[in-house]
Amino acid sequence: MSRLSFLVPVLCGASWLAQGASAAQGFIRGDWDASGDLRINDPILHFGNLFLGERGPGCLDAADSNGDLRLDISDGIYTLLFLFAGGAPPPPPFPACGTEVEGLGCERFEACGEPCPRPIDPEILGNLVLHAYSTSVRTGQSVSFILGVWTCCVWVEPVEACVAWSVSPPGSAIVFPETGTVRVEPSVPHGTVITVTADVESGRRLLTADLHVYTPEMNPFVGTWREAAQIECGTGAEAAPEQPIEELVFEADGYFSVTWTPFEVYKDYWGRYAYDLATGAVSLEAEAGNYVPPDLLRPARGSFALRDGELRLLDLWLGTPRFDDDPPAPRCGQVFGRR
Ligand SMILES: [Ca+2]
Ligand SMILES: [Ca+2]
Repeated sequence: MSRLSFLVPVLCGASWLAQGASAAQGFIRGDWDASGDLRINDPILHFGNLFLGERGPGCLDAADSNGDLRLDISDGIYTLLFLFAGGAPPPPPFPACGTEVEGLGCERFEACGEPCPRPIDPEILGNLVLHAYSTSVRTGQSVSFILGVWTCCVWVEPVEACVAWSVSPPGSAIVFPETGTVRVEPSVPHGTVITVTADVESGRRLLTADLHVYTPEMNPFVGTWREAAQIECGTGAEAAPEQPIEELVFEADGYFSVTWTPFEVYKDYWGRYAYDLATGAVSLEAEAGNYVPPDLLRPARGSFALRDGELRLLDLWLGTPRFDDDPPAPRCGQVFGRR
């Protein structure tokens, strides 16, 4: 799963300047007539051009079936051997659309769409990320993705690009390419993982991200909570925390995080959680963090109660925050409200 929000990126100080000058037209090698697939008419058209002076291909790279940067009889033979005699397939891009950096040239290739007007600089391309603030999404609701690069060092700067979006399983969501918004279909069941793919410039980069679909009935934890009170051991009395947990985040993929003082992408600690709706049992197991409290039980096990937008964690303690002086004694429960 993506843990982007928990990482401090290291791409500081990079500058993103030069953009390439030439367009990158996607094509399929061997597909002489740009129909989208290889058939016998592709080598026939190639021979017609070579030996009878008939029209030439719209995309020279596509006609170069064997990828040797020459157009000759061997290209037609190569395609025929592949189609009818078990010969090797054409070198990439095949069978899907892709681009060639140092090829013979490709002016147009209808089956792979329009060329990208401004190909992305290779350095930027290599640093692209597909980022969403949260990977948890309710059925029928939307998540917005940003395609871009981390900047110093806490947000993703969008990069304009030719992108073909797709989702898996097919039909599980609709993608709005203009905004990068992905809307999950209402019929998609709780627990489904949808993989979103952004194909940048016909295969130059493939970026994927998983969305975890949930319903509040099946997972009432998902979201961001703020600590409102602490429950004293023995008496059960509630008192306001000296230093509340400002962000207790539950994601639908089974991860949680705890942060007393949120700052940019900083988190105190994180790990996995599990719950049982029937028994009210809950456990949180810290896996790593910037500050894992020394008094934290791993896992921390207890029970929970949810009502009126309030989450009560009982017989469970998420740890004592950093204190300059003597820290207060651990308590026996914590109450959270939604942020
Ligand atoms: Ca064809
Ligand atoms: Ca060739």
